[in-house]
Amino acid sequence: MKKVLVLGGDGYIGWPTAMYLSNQGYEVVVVDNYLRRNLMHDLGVKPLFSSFDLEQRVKIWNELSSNTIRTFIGDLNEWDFVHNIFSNFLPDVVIHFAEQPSAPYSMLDRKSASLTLRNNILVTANLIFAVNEFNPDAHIIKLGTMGEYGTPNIDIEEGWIDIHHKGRSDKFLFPRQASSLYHTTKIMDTDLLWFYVRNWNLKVTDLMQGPVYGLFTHETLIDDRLLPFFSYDEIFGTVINRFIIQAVVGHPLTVYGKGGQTRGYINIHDAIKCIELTIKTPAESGSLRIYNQFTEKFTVNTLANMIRDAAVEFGLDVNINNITNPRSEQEDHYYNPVHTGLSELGLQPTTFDSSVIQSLIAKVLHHKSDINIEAILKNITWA
Ligand code: USQ
Repeated sequence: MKKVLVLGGDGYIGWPTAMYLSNQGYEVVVVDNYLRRNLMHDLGVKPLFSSFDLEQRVKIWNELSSNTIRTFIGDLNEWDFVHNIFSNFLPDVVIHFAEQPSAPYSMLDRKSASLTLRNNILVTANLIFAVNEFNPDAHIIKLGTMGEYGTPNIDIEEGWIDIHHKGRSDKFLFPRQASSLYHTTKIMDTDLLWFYVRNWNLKVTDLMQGPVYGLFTHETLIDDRLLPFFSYDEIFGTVINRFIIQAVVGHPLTVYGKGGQTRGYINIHDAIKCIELTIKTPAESGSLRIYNQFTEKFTVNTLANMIRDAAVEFGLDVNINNITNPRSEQEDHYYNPVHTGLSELGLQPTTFDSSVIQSLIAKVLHHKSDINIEAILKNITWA
């Protein structure tokens, strides 16, 4: 059975991925330095369901499950730490979630920008060096983002585009133009990986993921202590999860600007399935394979209306408020990305519908008293 190293195993997607793969019989090792927990603590915000840290959750998992996960706590920017992990555990697959994951955080100030740049790029570089030194045949699965492409006025291909220019043709990475520094570090990651794929024949899959929503996988449903983060603050919360919390506490849904911003979304359950499908059909040596990882496109206005309508079932009277956009982004634009690769590997998409919304509202309602309304809008602008 394959040995899988999950970098960023404490995170919103990293932790449920680790449990899922452990349940499927993979030998799983998780690594984290609690960067996100520490940043949230410094900013005075908390996610719902955060009380158990990675070591505690792994302990609970190892008691409840027949499979065991192992943990390394430390900073992947430190080569000695990375070297120690790979000396103790030689992975067949490395899944790289270990990044500062928030676009708003990266835009706060010089310090947050510098931390995002350093962390995201150096951790990717250390991972590349470790794989090359210890097992160049290992498959690197890197979490990229749809935000690398931005919102161009042409169809977005799955990573690559053929360009015919002055009578000649070649294939290039699709043009990328992100709208935050965080998303820009993801572009830099892709370029770094592509450089070393060409130089060292590495095997890499880059998953361009859209905003993920939800909470439920087979494993997170086993015990509430195993639930992942569910952030709803302005910095770490993503739009669907934020709107669910806002609907429950009676805060008007915070649509930024005109609300015509379109993104490709994916349920956390499907995001993890994509990882498994990618492990099962690895990239070839010397190739950077790219998939666009989302299942459905929505504007922010559509999401707000769907959540308001679904909340009626619980007697919740939800208002929608178009507030000044704190971000620099297009609010009304063309958006048509290809996303056929993962379906061809066998992904069966979960539909974002009223029953999915209601199951999230029902869960959050049980924890309503833990929600801090003050954290929802702190009026942080990207200017
Ligand atoms: N938005 C609102 N109101 C809110 C929060 C967000 O209108 O209260 C809007 C944003 O302005 C944006 C859209 O919703 O147009 C999505 O924002 P988001 O905060 O859900 O997602 P984003 O910051 O783009 O980043 C998230 C993850 C990131 C991942 C990315 C995929 O945090 O790790 O890479 O989604 S994507 O957006 O496709 O680049």
